Amino acid sequence: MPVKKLEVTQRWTNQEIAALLYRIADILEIQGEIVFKTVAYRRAADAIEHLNRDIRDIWQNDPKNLRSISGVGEAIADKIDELLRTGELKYYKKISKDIPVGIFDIMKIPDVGPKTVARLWQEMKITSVDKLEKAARAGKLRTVKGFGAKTEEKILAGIDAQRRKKSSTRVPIGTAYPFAQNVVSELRVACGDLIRDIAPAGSLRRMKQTIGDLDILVSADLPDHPKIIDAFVKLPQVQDINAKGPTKASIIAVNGLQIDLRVLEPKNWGTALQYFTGSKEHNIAVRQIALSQGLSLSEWCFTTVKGENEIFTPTEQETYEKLGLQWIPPELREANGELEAAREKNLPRLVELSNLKGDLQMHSNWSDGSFTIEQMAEAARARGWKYIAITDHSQGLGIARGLTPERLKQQWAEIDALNKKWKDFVVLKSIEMEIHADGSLDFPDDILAQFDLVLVSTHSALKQTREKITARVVKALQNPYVDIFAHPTGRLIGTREESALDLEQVFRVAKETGTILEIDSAPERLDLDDVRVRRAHDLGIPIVIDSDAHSPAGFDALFFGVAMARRGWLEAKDVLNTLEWKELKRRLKRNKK
Ligand code: DGT
Ligand code: CA
Ligand code: CA
Ligand code: ZN
Repeated sequence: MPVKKLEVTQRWTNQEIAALLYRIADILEIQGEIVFKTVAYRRAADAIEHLNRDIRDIWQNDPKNLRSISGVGEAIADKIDELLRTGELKYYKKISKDIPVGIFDIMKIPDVGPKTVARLWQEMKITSVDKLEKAARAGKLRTVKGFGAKTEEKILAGIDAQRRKKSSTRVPIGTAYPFAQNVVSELRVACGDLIRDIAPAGSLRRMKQTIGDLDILVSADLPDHPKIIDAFVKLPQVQDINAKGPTKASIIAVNGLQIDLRVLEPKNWGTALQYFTGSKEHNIAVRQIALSQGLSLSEWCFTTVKGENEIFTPTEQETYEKLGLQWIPPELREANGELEAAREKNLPRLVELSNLKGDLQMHSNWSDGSFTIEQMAEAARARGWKYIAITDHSQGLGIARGLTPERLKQQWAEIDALNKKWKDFVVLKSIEMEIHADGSLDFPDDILAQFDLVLVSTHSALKQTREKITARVVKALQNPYVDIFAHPTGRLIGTREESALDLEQVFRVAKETGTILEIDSAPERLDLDDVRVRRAHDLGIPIVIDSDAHSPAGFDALFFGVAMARRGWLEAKDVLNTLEWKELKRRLKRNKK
């Protein structure tokens, strides 16, 4: 396989930790544990669910730090610590071992709590929603003391309501990706060495910006297939089981995502992974190519059209090679020229996260970030970077602590002092400067000239007409000290539409003026997106990939920005922050003559 590093730190998100703690509380209540213990878990879960920062930033490898979260005492802190360190929790495994998985589905029915569930289970052996529904319809629940016809009605209505609320919204990759990683690693742990190979496929593997559902493939020996399915539907992430057979299952996870799991034999892996990665359009074209060579291609294998011979390709690499094609990175599989390039052995060498040498957008506690410049810098150094630009917000943005010229002076003194510490690393003086509604800038040129580089962006008046907002941005980009246009469209995935900005015109002006365009990697932004990146690249516009981090954990987001760049066909040479600062500096508009 071509070397491809698409690793992201394994992580339990705040939401997933909270869900696990809620579940522990439920189990304890079902088991009749003393009330204060269940209350403690729920209180901690609630606090973690509503934290405004990544729990890892609080944790910093020391369980004691977690106790600063309200409701988290020593016992729970130690458990979260174990989870963050090892990715699993022995205590949870122990207490959940004997709980039938259907019990948790029952508990999701409105108005059905752990106490009711425990009684249904112990007194009537009811361990699934199906059984519960049958019993209620048959009027059998009222035979249990304390339950009546009213209870039966309520339960049936609840089951109905639950069935109807299947969510159809797409999930941002920033949420779906770490979630899929967790599911994959937990399934691995649960199945031990039964699993030969496991991978997310579908749109997640192609790194699309939003995901409809997760498709996970497992390769294992045939007799082990049902065991893997059984382990899968018991994972703590599972909320509802849609379908379950000997080799596949479809479930709804606690976060609303559907997961389709398919188990197959190692000999089918290469064709199955190819098939289920998609896209559908790419697959149709691949099959056409196969047919033109007298081969029929399915998720199972190739078959000769005449001879009925089955040909297995155990790796995806071999599957493409069989058709005379280069292996195609999943991000490119959208039927947009990748097959022609693969045939001519002319695919791009896509940029990788490890190619980045620095990051040009982040915030410190001088504006709305939560860490000092030094903390951000040390975290960047730990990642092996050579430079970062501190881009706190400027005064004009009505938000928290935008920088005034006076505070800028103080910030620069701090940066100058810090830069004396390191020989191999530099903190650049920068700013995320608001472009006012009329296109004027927050600082005069004599201040702008003193920065190492300047980012501009728009956060206010995003509802302006196409003419107005385009003129506003164009005017800003014509300023000789404006180096980078950050998150150009202003969209927030799922919550705010793009502005009406005429991007074609902006691209033209960026090209003329030498202004750099940004891919903002914040998972809710991913702005520019993949399609725009490719267009900008075709026009020869320089691009940077920034994290827009507000904490060291925020640097992880770059993985998703890099994915947009890859989907836009960018190579390392097309991304300016793969350069050393000395080289990058010369490419800035302000330093060109
Ligand atoms: P999504 O889930 O909407 O984000 O997008 P995908 O691409 O993950 O689509 P999904 O989950 O419906 O199917 C997973 C893959 O399975 C898809 O990328 C390609 C393959 N596939 C599904 N349906 C078809 C089909 O009708 N024809 C072909 N050739 N492939 C299909
Ligand atoms: Ca999918
Ligand atoms: Ca699917
Ligand atoms: Zn911003």
